[in-house]
Amino acid sequence: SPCLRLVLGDQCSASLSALEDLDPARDVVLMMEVRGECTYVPHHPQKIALILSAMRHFARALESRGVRVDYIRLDDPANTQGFSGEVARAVARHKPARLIATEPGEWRVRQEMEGWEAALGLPVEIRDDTRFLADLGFFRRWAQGKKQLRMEFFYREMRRATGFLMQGSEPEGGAWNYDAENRKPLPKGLVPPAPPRFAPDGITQEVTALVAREFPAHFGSLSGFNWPVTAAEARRALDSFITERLPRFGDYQDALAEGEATLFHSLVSTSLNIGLLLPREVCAAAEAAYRAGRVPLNAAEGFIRQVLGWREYVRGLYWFKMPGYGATNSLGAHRPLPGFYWRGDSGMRCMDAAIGQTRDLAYAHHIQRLMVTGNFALLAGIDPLQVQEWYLAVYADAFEWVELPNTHGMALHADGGVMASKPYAASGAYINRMGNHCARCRYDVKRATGEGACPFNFLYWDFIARHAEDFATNPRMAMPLNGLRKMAPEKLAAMRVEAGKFLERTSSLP
Ligand code: FAD
Ligand code: DLZ
Ligand code: SF4
Repeated sequence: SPCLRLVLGDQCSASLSALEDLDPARDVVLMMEVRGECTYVPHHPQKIALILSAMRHFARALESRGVRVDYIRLDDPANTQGFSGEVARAVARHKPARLIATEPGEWRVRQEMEGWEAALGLPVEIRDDTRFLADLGFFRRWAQGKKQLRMEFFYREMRRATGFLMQGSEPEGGAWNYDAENRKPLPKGLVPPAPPRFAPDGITQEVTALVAREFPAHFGSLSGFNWPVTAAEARRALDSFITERLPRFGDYQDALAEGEATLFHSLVSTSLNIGLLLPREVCAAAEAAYRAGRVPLNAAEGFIRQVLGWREYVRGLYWFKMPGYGATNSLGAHRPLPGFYWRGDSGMRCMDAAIGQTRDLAYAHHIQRLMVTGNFALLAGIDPLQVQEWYLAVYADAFEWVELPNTHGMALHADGGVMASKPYAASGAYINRMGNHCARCRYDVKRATGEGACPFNFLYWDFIARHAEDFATNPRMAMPLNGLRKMAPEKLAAMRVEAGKFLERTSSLP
């Protein structure tokens, strides 16, 4: 009798462990489009369309290799609309000897999967997800017993273990990290090259129509859909990034610019996270371009660090800390998420640009996520659970294993400093230094009180003052705390009144 092999929506990889040793003459691959996965948070329509289109393309590719695929469509009338129900129906249809799966990316699904053996009365083999560069044991061994889990040190272990950008046992160029060179704003006149277009084929058109019909109330527009949906398209996207944008990726990695949604970023997160690209090939492509003299070291290292360091690190941290990682609230943040996160009408130009492009593209680059929308939520004391749900819903690349540590740990500092040694809190001055939104904002970035004062300014000082005791023993917060002490008491008091009024106003809006 056959083995039933499961492929989930973010597992569209030919090298998936669940497909190893597959016997096409005997086995069946099960893929299921289910409503439950489309609505456990109200995902952006582009994210749903991306996953369903990638799944349909992947199923077709398997079939063209002679593999039998049992593919459940979202609008199949018998669809129970959940993984467990569909697996049970498939077991009844195929009477397999066993079920083989690859561990899912989210704790929630892992829990569900672990109940199947008992519920279905057949052996369920859950294999490691070998698409990552670090297995979970590697992270656990590294993390065990450490008080602080700093990405930078994990990253060095990953460089050593994989050999990326190494010269023997030394880092290429003599340093592990060239970030000091990677903090330039975008100069006037430098126009980032537009990313390649991926015209929707018949499958994608069918899926976008389905998503528009089924999920009309979800935040986000479908018309800007431009995501690679096959491994071949993803490879083309990667290649164009490596030749056209990677050379300047390092320099402008932290920039923010009016009207420039993607700058010199790679846009490979969706393809990596659903398995159209593997992290190894992405890092290898960047290293090869550096070795060929086509990109500078600060760019290649900065990019490889994101994929080999950050991406692997957050995944390890997620599984190391789950369950419960997302439930802490170490800064006691309890305000509701302001409605303008769903509308982009806050009047703060940096915020509305990030939110507006999120609606249009299901994408914002890292500095927008961290230093604009994330920073605002941190300063304003928004409830982490609500912020986490927002990030998980609105980005096409969002899966809990990567979204949660970034939101909960990095942006909101809600984990008490497990991930970051200090909160990424910044006033308007930072946003003004890294970008050009302020020039045309209705608020004045130079003002911290009074008419037209930039909310990031008074919220920043209100935040520092509110948490002065929490941060007192953190040496990395000495500078802002010193600034606080030196500030005229009337000025601080005025800012805090302003912050109180502003937050009251935003919380009471729908
Ligand atoms: P680039 O800037 O070109 O970076 C290259 C690649 O490095 C990315 O594709 C990604 O795979 C990896 N990478 C970079 N930074 C990180 C990081 N901090 N953590 C993990 N991988 C990283 N990334 C997601 O993939 N999914 C998410 O749901 C997600 N949510 C985030 C939420 C917040 C609050 C923050 C601050 C960051 C989040 N990130 C998330 C990380 C990062 O912002 C995105 O990976 C990146 O913006 C994707 O765009 P890109 O492919 O153009 O990235
Ligand atoms: C995100 C998502 C969506 C929107 N739809 C599906 C689906 O219909 N079928 C499926 O197998 N997977 C989907 N996914 C991805 C799953 O949510 C993902 O596999 C889990 O979150 C585990 O990472
Ligand atoms: Fe954002 Fe303040 Fe600048 Fe306006 S002035 S764009 S709110 S930082």
